[in-house]
Amino acid sequence: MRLFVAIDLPRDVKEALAALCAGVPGARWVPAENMHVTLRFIGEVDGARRDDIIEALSEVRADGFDLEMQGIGHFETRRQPHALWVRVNRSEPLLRLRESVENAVQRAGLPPEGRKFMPHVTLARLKEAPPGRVESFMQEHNLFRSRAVPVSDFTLFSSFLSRNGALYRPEAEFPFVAAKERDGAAEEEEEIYDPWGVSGS
Ligand code: 3AM
Repeated sequence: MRLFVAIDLPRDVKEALAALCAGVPGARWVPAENMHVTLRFIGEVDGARRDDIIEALSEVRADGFDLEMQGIGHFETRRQPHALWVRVNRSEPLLRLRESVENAVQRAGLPPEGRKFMPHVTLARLKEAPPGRVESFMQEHNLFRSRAVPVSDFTLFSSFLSRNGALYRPEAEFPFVAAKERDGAAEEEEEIYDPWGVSGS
């Protein structure tokens, strides 16, 4: 099966993003229910590897944070745009989460991701879209800004290609377990900085 790890989005945010999706010839717009922030594309794996990945991901520790989206970007190859997306702010907690997920999938035996992490929500895949129209779309919506989206979990999705497009199915959800619960290190640090025990804990 084909897998990827992503942050799912609340319905109202998906709807706000879907409301942007019009006006570019050659665009295959992503349906609202498929919108997400990919943390790691995994690709084809067998059932045993899937189980290893789930086990490794369940060891990821992270604190909740707010995700914000702002502005529009695109990917292109040889000047031909092939995807339109909303930019996700590169906050520290998001980058830490991405790194923990990356480490986990490597522990499960996958090779490292070679590409730089560029957090985004894909709005459309483009086929021969006129670059001028893509440019005007970006200018028109460049002031787009989402509400702050509290993130408290991430999801392993499987992806199936059907006649009606991609079908994404959650395989496992991973609610955040606070990073400080990971091991004794954080507690030791607290003791150093609280030598009189005034916190009372
Ligand atoms: O929708 P986004 O852009 O977040 O583009 C695919 C999608 O990302 C990406 O994985 C997500 C779920 O399908 N994807 C698909 N094939 C890929 C590949 N070979 C890939 N990312 C990297 N390498």
